[in-house]
Amino acid sequence: TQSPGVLASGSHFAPSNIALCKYWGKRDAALNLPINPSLSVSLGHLGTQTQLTPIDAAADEVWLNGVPQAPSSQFSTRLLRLLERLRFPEEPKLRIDTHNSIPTAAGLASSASGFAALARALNESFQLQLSDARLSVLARLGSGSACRSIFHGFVEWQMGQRSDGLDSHAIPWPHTWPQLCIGLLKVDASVKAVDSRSGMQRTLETAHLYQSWPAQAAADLQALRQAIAEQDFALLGARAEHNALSMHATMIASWPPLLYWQPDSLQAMQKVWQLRQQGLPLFFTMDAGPNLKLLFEAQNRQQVEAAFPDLEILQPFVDEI
Ligand code: 2P0
Repeated sequence: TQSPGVLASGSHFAPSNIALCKYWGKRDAALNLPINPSLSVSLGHLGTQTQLTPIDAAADEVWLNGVPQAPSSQFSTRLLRLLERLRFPEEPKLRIDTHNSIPTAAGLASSASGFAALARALNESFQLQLSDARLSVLARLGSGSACRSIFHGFVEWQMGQRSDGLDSHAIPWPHTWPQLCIGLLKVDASVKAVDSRSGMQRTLETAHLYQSWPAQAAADLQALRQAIAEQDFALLGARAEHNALSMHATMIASWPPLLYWQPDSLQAMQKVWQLRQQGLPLFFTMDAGPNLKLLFEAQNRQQVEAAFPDLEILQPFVDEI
C-alpha cells in the first residue's frame, strides 16, 4: 500500500557491533565525527529490527519491543531527530517499531544497531536508494558507532577529513574468522550513570591523558589489521585488550572521574589474566560500562565456559544472519 510520498515498508535489520579498536572522542559533536578511526566486529543475528509505517495521526509514534515510548523520552527524541532530517513537511507521520534481539542481560548498547536499522528503514520509506557508504553516513548522524552496524563481519570506521562528514563512514573488511568467539560476560545490565556521549565529551575536555589516545588508536588499528590478515589471535587479543584498557585509562583520568568498572568487573579481568598466565589464549574488551566481552577461539570454548559458566557465546562469522 502506498501513502502520499512515503511507502509502507518492510522490516529492516542491522547487527550490533563490538569494537576491537574503540571510538572515543568527537571532533564534531553535532555530526558525530570521530577523532580516531575504529574497528569492530558485527554480531550476526544479534541486533535491531525496525519497521516504519505511515500513520494517520498528528504525531509520530515510537515503539520499543512492542511498548509505546513517550515522545519526550531520550530514545524517541533521538530516533525522531534522524527521521526529521529527511522528511518533507507534507509527508505523513510515521510509526517507528523497533525490536532488539540483543539479550537484555548481555549489557550491550542498542544504539548502534538501532540507528543502522532505522537508516535502512528510512532509505526504503523515502526511496533514497542510498549506497551502503551513504547509509553508513546517515546512521552515523544518529549515533557514531551505528555507522559500523551497516555492515557484517569486520568493519572499519574511516574517520574522514571533511568538515561535512561525507567521508566519515564505515567500510567492510574482506576477511572472515570462523573460529573467533565473543563471550558476553554480564556484570551489571542496569542503565549506566554517564552515557558514552557525555562520557567522551568529559574525557576530551578534562583528561590530559587523552592527548595520547589518537596515536595509540591509529597504531592499534594497524596491528589489528595485520592480526586479522594473518589470523594471529594472540596479536588480535592483545591489541584489543590494550586498546580497551587505554580508553578506560583516559576515562579514569577525566574529572569528575569516569570509572565504569565495578568490583565484579575487576574480578573478571583478574580471572582472565590468571587463565592467560596458565596458557589459555583468552583476552577481553570493555565498552563504556562494567561488562566484559571475552575474546577467544572456538577450540578453547569448553575451557572458557568452564571458567565462566554464565557466558553468552557468539561466533560472529558462523552464526546465522
Ligand atoms: C565503540 N563506544 O567504539 C565505543 C567504545 C563506547 C566505548 O561507540 O554519541 O553510542 O551516539 O556517537 O556511538 C559508544 O558511542 O556515541 C561507542 P554517540 P556511541 O564502540
